[in-house]
Amino acid sequence: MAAHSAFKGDRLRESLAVYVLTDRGLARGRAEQEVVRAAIDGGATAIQLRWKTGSLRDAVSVGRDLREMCRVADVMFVVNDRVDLALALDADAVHLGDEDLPIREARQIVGESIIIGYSPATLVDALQAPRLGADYLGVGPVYGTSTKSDAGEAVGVRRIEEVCAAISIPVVGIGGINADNAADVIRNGAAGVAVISSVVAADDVRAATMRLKHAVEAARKRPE
Ligand code: 3NM
Repeated sequence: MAAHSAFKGDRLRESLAVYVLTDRGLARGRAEQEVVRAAIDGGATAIQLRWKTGSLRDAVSVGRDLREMCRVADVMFVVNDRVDLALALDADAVHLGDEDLPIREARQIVGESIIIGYSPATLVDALQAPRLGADYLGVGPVYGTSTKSDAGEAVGVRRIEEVCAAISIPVVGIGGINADNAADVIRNGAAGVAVISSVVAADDVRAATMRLKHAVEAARKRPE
């Protein structure tokens, strides 16, 4: 286990800027390694291994490759849902939803070594998460998305604004975000944008990541 993630603390907000999640079903037959290589080359600041089907053994095998790519590129490496997998892969962070191990129990297991991200189900849930030990939140779906069937109704950038005004840990927007709407998410207070389809399903993953990064950086420079 890492002594502590290099991304904990001051670097976290910056590392959440362009956050790309893997999805085998949307990758058009490309392996996670190929997609992640291109996303990192395009400027992704965080990569999440999102493993919804397939064995944990295969997740470890793929995850080791992604872990190494992220380490070399100094990109934050996140594992979705599973605390055990995050520890096994020496991830910088684990991202939990409201059906995973609760934040407090996850924190007891990982100690302070690993960043805990959390996707709250409601506004009340979001406001309680920092006290329970979450280091950042994923709030969404900001816009309509067909990538996550149980994501629920779009909450809009208003929800980003509300959550950011009420808590001090960083927030990333997720759900239906692309290079055309990312600026709005950032201008409403998000530290970054988390995406699947606009990058993973793109013809040119590197170019799509570059466009997203440009939009995020431009919005940070010119908040309106
Ligand atoms: N979580 P895309 S929406 C994984 O609202 C996930 O918590 C969501 O995929 C949430 O960028 C979502 O293709 C899917 O819309 C995001």
